[in-house]
Amino acid sequence: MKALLAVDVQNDFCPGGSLAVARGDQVVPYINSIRDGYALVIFTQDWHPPDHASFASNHPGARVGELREVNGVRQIMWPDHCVQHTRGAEFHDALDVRPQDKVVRKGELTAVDSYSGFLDNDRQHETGLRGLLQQQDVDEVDVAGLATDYCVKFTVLDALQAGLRVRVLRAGCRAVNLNPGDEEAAYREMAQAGAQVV
Ligand code: VGL
Ligand code: ZN
Repeated sequence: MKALLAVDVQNDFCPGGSLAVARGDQVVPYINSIRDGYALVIFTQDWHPPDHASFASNHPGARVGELREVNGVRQIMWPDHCVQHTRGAEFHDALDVRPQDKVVRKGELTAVDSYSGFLDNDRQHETGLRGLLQQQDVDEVDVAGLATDYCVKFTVLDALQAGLRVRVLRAGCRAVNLNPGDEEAAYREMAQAGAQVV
């Protein structure tokens, strides 16, 4: 079975949000327009506690965008974003999320970030996405969402590792582009790992 995997389409990653991705909101009508083509739609949701290790505000002297080592893992310092139960963590208002859809939350542990929808960045804790896909007999996923160069990329790489056929839907993705060129580099990396970028 083929599923649509929509990554982190949340207020904080859209214009006006604390970690806004340029034109991030444009993925919403796109995802809405294709979702009827899938028997299963899964949304990932970045879902951090207020004391999360990825927030610059939780590290004395840290600047947003700086790279630090946190608990042995390289960690980009982000602005506070997608804090559990806040407006910024909610899906975009216009995103068509239905009761039968699945929602997989990630980044819930204080000590470690989770870009991938499958596993956190220290590769120790699974979110349950792999089990869900297995249980639903999913062998193919189309991936869209935010952001191309972080959570979309790492989710795609882990989906390939899990043995799935993966298509990345460019029209439904937008990038942070902390450095110019990050977006194209992410597409190259996903394609090299075996994803079909369409
Ligand atoms: C993301 C940075 C921090 C993403 C999440 O969804 O791409 N990026 N947390
Ligand atoms: Zn995050």
